[in-house]
Amino acid sequence: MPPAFPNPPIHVIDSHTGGEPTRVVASGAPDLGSGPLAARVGIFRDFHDAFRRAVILEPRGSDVLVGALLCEPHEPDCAAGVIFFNNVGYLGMCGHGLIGLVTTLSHLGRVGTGTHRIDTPVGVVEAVLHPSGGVSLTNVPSRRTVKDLTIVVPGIGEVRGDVAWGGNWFFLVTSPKPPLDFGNIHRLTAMARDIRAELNAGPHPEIDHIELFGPGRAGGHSRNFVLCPGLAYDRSPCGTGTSAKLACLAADGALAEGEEWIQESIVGSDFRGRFRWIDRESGEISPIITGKAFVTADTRLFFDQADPFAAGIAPEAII
Ligand code: PYC
Repeated sequence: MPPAFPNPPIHVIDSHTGGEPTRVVASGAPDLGSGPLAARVGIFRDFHDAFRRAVILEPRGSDVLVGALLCEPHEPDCAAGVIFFNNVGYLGMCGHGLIGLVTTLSHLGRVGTGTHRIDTPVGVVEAVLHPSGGVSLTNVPSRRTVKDLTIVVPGIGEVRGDVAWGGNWFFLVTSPKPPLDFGNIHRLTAMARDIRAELNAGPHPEIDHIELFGPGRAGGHSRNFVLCPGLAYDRSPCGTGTSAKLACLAADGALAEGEEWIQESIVGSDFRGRFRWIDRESGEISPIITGKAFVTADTRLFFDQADPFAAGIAPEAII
């Protein structure tokens, strides 16, 4: 039986944050109930995954796009709830997506400048919409869990790095440091893919994002290349990845509480990050990430029952 796909038109608002796109589903989504957001992701995954695929995969979307299902919050005093998803599944949090969501809520007239709490599957995130249009988010508590892990990756050799949580799981590579040139994207993608495969087959099946680093080139402290789950790379500096980076810098004593860290992305956009200590003993920090999003489209998605690719182009749809 072909997978079910959405029937009524779906209202979506697209934006990009530092070059990385977000598609907010404002209406037409399946009913996921009113439970905690972590439980609602399970319902989404188990019963409505066809909706995710139809909205995010080609021909309506692409591998790069991150979806943000706007829902009623479960936690009190929140302006909205959100579930992030992409071409291969679901994300705990998404920094660039949260900045895109707040910008979209402002575009819809649902929030104004000031502070707003947003409910996510991994906890409540506080976001400040500035008069400039920029957004600062206080991400979920972040921490480094492993320092200086060494693995041997076929075709690459010895790879060293740290494991950290920033709302998603990251391996932050400290060595080697390949040139982070845009022209090198395919090599960087293959390298990060192989590092992830080695980690996932061995000690760290939970790690789904790989972060490579080089020196800043546009005034930032550092430039990164982030491989997202699947094979797309983040055009933005990755909000959860920058949170993981801040956790490592804090744990190493390389950045002081409140000091600014400018993280550049592979396309040259930047996020400004800083942190507050939650617990110095365990290394837990509260990261604050600032960036800016721009709305690119406010439109409806149609799903024609006669369209052979209405459910999205996935391996099983290819003839
Ligand atoms: O900004 O946290 C982020 C993110 C995760 C995946 C893509 N962007």
